[in-house]
Amino acid sequence: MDPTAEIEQGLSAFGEDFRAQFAAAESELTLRSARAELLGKKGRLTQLLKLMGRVPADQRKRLGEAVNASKLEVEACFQARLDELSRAAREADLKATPFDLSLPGRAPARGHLHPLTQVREQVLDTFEGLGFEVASGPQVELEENNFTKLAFPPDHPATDMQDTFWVKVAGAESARTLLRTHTSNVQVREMSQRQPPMAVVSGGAVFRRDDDVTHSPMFHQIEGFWVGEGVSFSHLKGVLTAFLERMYGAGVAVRFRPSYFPFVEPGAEVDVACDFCTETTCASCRVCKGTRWLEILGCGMIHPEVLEHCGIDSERYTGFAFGLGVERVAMRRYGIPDIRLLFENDPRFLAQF
Ligand code: FA5
Repeated sequence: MDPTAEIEQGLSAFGEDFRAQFAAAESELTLRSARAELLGKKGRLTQLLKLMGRVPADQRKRLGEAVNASKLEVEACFQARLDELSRAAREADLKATPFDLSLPGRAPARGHLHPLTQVREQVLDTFEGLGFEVASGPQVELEENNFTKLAFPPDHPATDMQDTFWVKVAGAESARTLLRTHTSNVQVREMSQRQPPMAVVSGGAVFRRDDDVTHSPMFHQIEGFWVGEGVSFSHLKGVLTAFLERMYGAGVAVRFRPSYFPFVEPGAEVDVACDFCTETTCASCRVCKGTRWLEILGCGMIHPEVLEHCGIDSERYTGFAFGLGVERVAMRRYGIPDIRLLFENDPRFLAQF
């Protein structure tokens, strides 16, 4: 048959039946299969469209428009029924599971600062209250500020003791660079920039190759120092004891134990009594390792050589310095038996603070 006539007959036979078919469809599935009968690959309208290629050019525009108009009608009718069906489904759903609009909403859980941040702020606040000002320093540091000016000679075993992460900085190969092993670099930086009197605290991340229940390769320290005329070891003891009593309560057992750091003379480490064990369980305590003490910080009177390296007259001025481990302070303050818990970020652990 002549394709023009075939299309014309097909269109007039097409009629309006599809409207009734769509209206009768009670589910999305039947609606879609009714649509496929018209517009699917083998659908009636699709078959008519296929004939268009054989229609003479002068008839093509008129017939094309007629077929497309039918197609648009079918699509609009299909979409309207689809909307009706989904509205009805939603209404049925709401009726089946009625809900109480007056119920209060679920409040999103409120977060809070990480326990280490809380402890760092508590420590810095305490020292600010004692008259110290807060400074900061870089984590990627020159060997000079981390070791040399602090009187560690090159290749001194003490630099091994801290087991350093060295860093290659492109374009600056001549200056040896590292991830700072302690916050004492801030001491050097501040003392090189200004003259006494000065009392400064500074907190931040430091890095060493350490890893066990009381040691982490990345941990946090707070450094503090006071330089002025007549500053003595008794000032050091007074300030640190006041600090530890604020952290752990008046009367907490504290001991100053002589120790060596190349940048102080004399030097000490300060321990607080371990409260993770008792006299009887002490031998197997993983935190104090049977000593009944937990080391919190290192301290001492700043070595005159360090003052001179930083341009401060060591005949006129003296000073003390200390560096404490924030994780250790937090462990003892909150009874955390393993330092690694502080870095795993398990919400069940963090929710306890
Ligand atoms: C120092 O880092 C010295 N810079 C401290 C200092 C400053 C001494 C000023 C004198 C004057 P030390 O290596 O002991 O010292 O570390 C200080 C504290 O950091 C320790 O008492 C401990 O509380 C903590 N600490 C050390 N290593 C780790 C580690 N790997 N993980 C967690 N805490 C650590």
